[in-house]
Amino acid sequence: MKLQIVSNRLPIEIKKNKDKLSTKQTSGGLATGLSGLRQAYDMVWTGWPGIHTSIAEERAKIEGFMAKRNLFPVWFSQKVYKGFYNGFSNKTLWPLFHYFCQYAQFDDGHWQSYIKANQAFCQRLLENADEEDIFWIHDYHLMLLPQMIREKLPHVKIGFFLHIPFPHFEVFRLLPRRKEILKGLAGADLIGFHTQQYTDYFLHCVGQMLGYNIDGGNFADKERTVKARSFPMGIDYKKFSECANEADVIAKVKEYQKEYKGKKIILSVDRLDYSKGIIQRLKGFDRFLEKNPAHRKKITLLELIVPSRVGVPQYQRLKKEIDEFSGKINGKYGTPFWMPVRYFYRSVDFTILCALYYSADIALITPRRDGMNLVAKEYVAVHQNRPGVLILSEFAGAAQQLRESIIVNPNDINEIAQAIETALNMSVEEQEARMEAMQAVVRKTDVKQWAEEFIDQLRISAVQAESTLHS
Ligand code: GDG
Repeated sequence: MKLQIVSNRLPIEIKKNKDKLSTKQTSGGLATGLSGLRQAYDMVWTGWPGIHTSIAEERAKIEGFMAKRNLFPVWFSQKVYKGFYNGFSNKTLWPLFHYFCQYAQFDDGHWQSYIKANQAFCQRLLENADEEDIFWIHDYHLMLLPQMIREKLPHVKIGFFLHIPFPHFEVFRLLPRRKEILKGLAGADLIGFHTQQYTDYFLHCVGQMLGYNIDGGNFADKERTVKARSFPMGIDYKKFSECANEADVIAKVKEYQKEYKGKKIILSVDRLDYSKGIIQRLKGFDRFLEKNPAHRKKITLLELIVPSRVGVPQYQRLKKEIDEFSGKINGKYGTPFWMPVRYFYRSVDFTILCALYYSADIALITPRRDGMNLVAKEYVAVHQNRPGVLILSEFAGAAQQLRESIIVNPNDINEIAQAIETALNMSVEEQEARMEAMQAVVRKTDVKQWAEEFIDQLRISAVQAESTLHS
């Protein structure tokens, strides 16, 4: 019996530079969560290796490298991958599921590629699967896959987890292929979401669009019981809570303390994406500076923006807008000795990320929609015995758990400005009390607990589904 993990990308990616192949570890949240399960299960992972190649020798080399690590690459033509990934996944599902309906494109060619790509995943999985296996499929790229696997292997255990929000019925119903998506998901035994609200929205859609009776969090697909539940994803709490004791992190923190002496640091960390509310946040900071002249020169907003989907024109436009707005604030309020906004468009290593989290007096996290938002949890975990205030959007899944943050509506720039003021005036005692309460939550629901809980529930659901089938 194997635990088969399936995600769009493998945790190791292959890069090619002038005919030379190299490897790169992709961000590790999910991989860390799964590491605990490695001891209990024979785990294999299937996904795209990050490269297109039709050269047989190259493929064989990559397959060999991956196989040693229990990783199984799925190969696509560039055309199919583009329609599947850039197209249906990121131009249809991503905007729609984040309530940016006006950005959602419906292109039948993209949909066909989405089907083909899900089929390619299915085929690859079947090469290496048996009826005893447990499948755990991740995210919006692979929503047809549960049903595809179910048709070929009717008795396997299949779990699916959605990392982004599941939208309200009125938004989901805009999708031309909505029924196919729901039927695809219904092939799973257990479907997981970050919050109860997303779970309820999904169940409501299943009831309305597939006509199934919803009983608690369950419904029956033919004779099989399908369960939908919330599993708020966590972080590697130990790693983040202990990072401020590491010598290289301490050294960096000292550098920042020297550089920002006498100033408060507000930090935000995001992938470049319209869902992250970066412009609204800059506007909120601008309003704060306008209303609080006394704080000028005493506060800096550090914006770490990680490049994402760089080839997509919409993301290039957003980048330009952020460049311009940051420049506008600096032009309006900056002095030769003070820049209100310091903005970095790149990713940083773990040491710098931790030093930034630790040094920040305030974390300003204002997505307009976000499935969970792990950055908020990481900031909290790093702030051991160190005051700090988390300002968090009510539209991040994390806001359901981090109740002691200052919750804001990211569309209300006055509220963002007011929240910065409140954070700056908060007593150290209150900051510490709130931080400790949030740390207790983040510690208890860390990423390993999340992964184990999901797999435990999947095993129970699958056993129950089977007994329903045989009764
Ligand atoms: C999706 C959903 C959901 C960021 N910059 C650097 C860096 N990071 C790391 C952070 C964090 C991760 O990337 C970002 O995670 P988020 O949860 O904030 O956001 P998405 O990438 O949009 O993730 C989201 C998540 O899936 C999990 O289900 O929470 O809602 O959209 O871990 O630390 N890491 C390093 N350098 C950087 O510059 N080392």
